Amino acid sequence: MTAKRILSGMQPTNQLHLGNYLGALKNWVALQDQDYECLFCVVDLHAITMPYDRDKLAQATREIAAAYIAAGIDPAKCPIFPQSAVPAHSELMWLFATMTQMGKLERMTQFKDKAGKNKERAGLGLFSYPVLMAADILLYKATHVPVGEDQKQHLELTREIAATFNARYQAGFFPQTEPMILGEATRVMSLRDGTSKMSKSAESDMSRINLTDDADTIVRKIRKAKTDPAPLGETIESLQGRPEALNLVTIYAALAGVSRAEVLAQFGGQPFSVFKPALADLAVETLSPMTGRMTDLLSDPAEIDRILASGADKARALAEPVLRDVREIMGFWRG
Ligand code: AQP
Repeated sequence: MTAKRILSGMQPTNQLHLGNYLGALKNWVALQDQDYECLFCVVDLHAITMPYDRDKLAQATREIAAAYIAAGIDPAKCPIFPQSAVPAHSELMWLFATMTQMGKLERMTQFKDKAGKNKERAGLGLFSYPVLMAADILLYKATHVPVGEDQKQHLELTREIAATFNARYQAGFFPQTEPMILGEATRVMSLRDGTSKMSKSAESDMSRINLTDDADTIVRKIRKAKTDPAPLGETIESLQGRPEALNLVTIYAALAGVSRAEVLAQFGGQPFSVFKPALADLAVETLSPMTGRMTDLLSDPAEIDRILASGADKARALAEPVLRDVREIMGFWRG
């Protein structure tokens, strides 16, 4: 195994948005050129933990793969594969389920958010989502996982499960995976409410910028983004208590690859009527080429299927020996 291995993934639920791009995908692209072996999966088994459309799942999986490639992931270097194409994920999840306390899962904020008020009726799949995520990561003995801030709690559970396995069965077998929460935009907020996360499943499409939005739509969404009447302040501290303003500044910084302080040095004291058009231009400039590449890639689904199948072959070749070792360490019969 190489010294440093990265595994991360996104769910094929709805369209990817600017939060997924700035919080995760953009960082993946940079990391593939550093000293890491990278694997990127499309986590379709996670996607079915909430109601979904079975007729759209396979195509949504291709679309996520196309988004990865359009953003700059090189599939020749980093295998891209559907999680469900590597059955070892599910088997390892079951083994980990025997080492995970329900109390810990009950504390997961994503479960609480998604299950809502009626948690008695939530599915076991949704409840055990973080155990599957631990299996996704540890199946490849990934040392690092680049994610947005919302996934930090799940990563902590992954580390606990690894520690339990190591303590119960074999010291040092699984690594203590490090979360990598990188860049200025670790938590991109909704354009309609600066206190809630930009999310694929939020009802209002105006709350997010989708990676498939055309230039006019991006401009309109930014123009209509909620703000307050005051001009931008000169310092980050001056944006305290102004979550929408802070969010737009953060988005600008992450898109431009500069710090928030640099954005404020340029736009501090300016009204939103000046800042928003500049932000819209930058967003269009960054996202439009990616959207164009996605459309091109999706016009040849057979090629995406080939990439996914080849990625799955490579992933299986890495995963199966790990699972074999786990079975042996746990004492299962071996014919
Ligand atoms: N708003 C966000 N800001 C920064 N990073 C984000 N991520 C998601 N939302 C933001 C990161 O994107 C990666 C993939 O996420 P996912 O596909 O597993 O779905 P999610 O986290 O459940 O994303 P959504 O948009 O919030 O989907 P729904 O609404 O379906 O729950 C992860 O690395 C995540 O941190």
